Amino acid sequence: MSSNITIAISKGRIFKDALPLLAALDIYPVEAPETTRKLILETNRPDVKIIIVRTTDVPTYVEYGAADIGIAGKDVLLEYSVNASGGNGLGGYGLYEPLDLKIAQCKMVVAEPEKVEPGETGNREHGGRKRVATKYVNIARNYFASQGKQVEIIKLYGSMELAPVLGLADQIVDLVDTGNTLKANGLVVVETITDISSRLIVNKAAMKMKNNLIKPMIEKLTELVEEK
Ligand code: PRT
Ligand code: MG
Repeated sequence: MSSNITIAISKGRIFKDALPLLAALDIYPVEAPETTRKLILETNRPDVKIIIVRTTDVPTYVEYGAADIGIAGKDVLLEYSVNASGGNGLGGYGLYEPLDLKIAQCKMVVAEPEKVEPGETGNREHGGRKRVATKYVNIARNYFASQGKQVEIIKLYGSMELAPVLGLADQIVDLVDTGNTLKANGLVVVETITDISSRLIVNKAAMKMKNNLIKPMIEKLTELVEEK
């Protein structure tokens, strides 16, 4: 039975929202990711360390056991599950997702420019297909296929809101929280794909081998989330 736990978290909004949950588990990082360049954060507990990785890398670290547990947005997990080892594109993949932590909540939406030029149909068709810019290529492809819509998907790595403004795409698939970013770029939501929140994920082997440590954590977090 092993006695150490490594937790993978991304810095930014998930780390911030995760701090109260970690505190409830009596886990307090000794340093904050904003004030140190270290990627492995010691905590008050000698048996627990936190590793700081990119949001999109969290499931990879956990699936391969470099971290035992992690916290990742459902957006990242949906996108990851399609390509993951053992992934079948249907959500089955090499890690457990036992709990919705209900933090870092937002929506995955389809958005497009609000103002349509007179005489235009509202979109520039490209050989009959709309162009959709997104970093969530798999989620977008599955969504439009489920709607029976043929679209051309353009992969971007950020600032999706810019694409329709400059005519690179007709629509975007992106996350929206307050809606301020869309509004500031003259875009409006036309469809909601799904609600998003962050999930606890657990390595499959660790769930067995470190059950003595992980099970009480899941139980405590479940209580906490249900109280919300
Ligand atoms: O930003 P960076 O490139 O450093 O990394 P990241 O985008 O991977 O991390 P971060 O911290 O921005 O987001 C981590 C996770 O937070 C995401 O994977 C989501 O699960 C969750 N989350 C919740 C969000 C938002 N809300 C959100 N609003 N992630 C991103 N956004 C962005 C959105 O893409 C858009 O650009 O914020 C903008 C819209 O916000 P509003 O409030 O203007 O609507
Ligand atoms: Mg971001």
